[in-house]
Amino acid sequence: MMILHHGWRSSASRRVRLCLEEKGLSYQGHHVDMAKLEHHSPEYLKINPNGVIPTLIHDGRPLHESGTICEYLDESFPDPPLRPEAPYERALMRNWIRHIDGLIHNLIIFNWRHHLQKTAQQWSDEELAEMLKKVPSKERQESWLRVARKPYTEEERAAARAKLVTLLLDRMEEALKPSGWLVGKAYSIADISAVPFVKRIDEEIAPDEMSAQKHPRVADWWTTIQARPAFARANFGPFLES
Ligand SMILES: N[C@@H](CCC(=O)N[C@@H](CS)C(=O)NCC(=O)O)C(=O)O
Repeated sequence: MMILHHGWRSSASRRVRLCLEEKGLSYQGHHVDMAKLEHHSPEYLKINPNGVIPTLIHDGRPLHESGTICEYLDESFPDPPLRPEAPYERALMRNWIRHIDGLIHNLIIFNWRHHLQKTAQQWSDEELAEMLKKVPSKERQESWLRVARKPYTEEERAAARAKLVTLLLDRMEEALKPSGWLVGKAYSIADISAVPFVKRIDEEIAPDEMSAQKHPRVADWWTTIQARPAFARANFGPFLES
């Protein structure tokens, strides 16, 4: 029995939902409402000490970190395989996950202003101070402070957008050259790791960069990914409210 604590719009959660769907695994979803700070409740911190989503519970045991969860799922349920066989390619796959987690995730500073800013801006200074005490990492404390009191400026967003293009799309364009997949000759967790971020770039952050003129291989890859039945089942939905 598997339970996934997740958010519909959370990139890390989307990654795990996609992996579960690619493997055809059934699970019970439990929605965590970040606007209500459910991920900072004492009960949730027991299953995810970092106070972030997602968390997978499998056979009663909790696991955090979306990249680790995807690898764990592939090890536990090997069919269909989502990791390359060769150790070198497997290592490259891990480097993609690491690269995206370390450098790309933080650049998605565009996200919180859509759903969390309204709530966060209404907190009094006392409420904000109380809230910040509960956030386990300094970096996330800063994100909450920014969304509540000092939203990112257009200049900061432009700088993040430019980095997303060079650090994600340009690198993907190069990596996709040999086979059309990020690593080796097949779809893998490296591709799955990138999907939620490419989705955000395509729908809002820099859709013009996804054209066949600018990043032709990424554009083809993205068309192929979106046509996969698991992509529809993972239910990314629109990020922005219409
Ligand atoms: N490296 C973690 C990142 C998880 C993460 O940052 N999740 C975001 C949503 S995508 C979150 O819970 N943010 C809430 C917060 O920082 O307070 C993973 O891949 O699981």
